[in-house]
Amino acid sequence: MKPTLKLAHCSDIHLDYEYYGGDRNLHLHDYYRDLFGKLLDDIRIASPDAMLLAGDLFDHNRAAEPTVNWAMEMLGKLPFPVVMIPGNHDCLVENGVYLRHDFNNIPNVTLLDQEHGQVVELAELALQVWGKGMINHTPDNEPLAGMPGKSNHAHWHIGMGHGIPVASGDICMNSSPIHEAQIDASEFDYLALGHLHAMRDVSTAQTPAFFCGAPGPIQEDHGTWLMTTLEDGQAVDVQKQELDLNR
Ligand SMILES: [Mn+2]
Repeated sequence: MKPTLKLAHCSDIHLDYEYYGGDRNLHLHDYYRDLFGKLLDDIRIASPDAMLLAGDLFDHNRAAEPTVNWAMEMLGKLPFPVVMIPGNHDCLVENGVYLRHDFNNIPNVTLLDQEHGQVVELAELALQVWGKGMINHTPDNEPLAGMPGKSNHAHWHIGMGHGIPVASGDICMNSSPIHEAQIDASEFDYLALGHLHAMRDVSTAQTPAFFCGAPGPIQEDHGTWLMTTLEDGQAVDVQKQELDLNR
């Protein structure tokens, strides 16, 4: 029997977000750092077994060195493992954030940075997480193409992806499509997705799959992340968490 697993699923933090030019950006940099700090405080209180960060931790690949160093320090202080993927805003281009700074040097962090996908195994949690390191955010980039089947039935199998959901039968010209048929064909116990800034359930008959939304505000004064619990023999339990930005 697999041990019960509690996963905090977040994405789209967009550190160093910039609004055109000028002084307002200095305020925004502080604002988004504050947001990430509050998010991590809430997640820490919820004491998950691991955290999944599904892309766009940074708003762009020019993110300032102090911001990147600060983010690495924040992640390194967490008392649980973190598995993360790049997004379209912080994809693996030359001189990009993750090529300038090796997040895999942080002891509790794994950045899945292989173009064709890779699995990290967290044996103590009976957990395997698969994801790809996005290089190009183009229509040819399919975040779920090449996903592996279940290799160890004593482990939880989690997939991660950053892109846009495409319902069966829809024609999609967008970059990084995540097709409903691929979600359904996956053998993952849970698919942790990022890119949409609002929570969305894109589960199919076979696969529980969720976009967690962003911690940053969309229209209201709160952002979202998800607390996902996997218990052997039970349906996956996904609880939407709201991040109070005004506290
Ligand atoms: Mn994105």
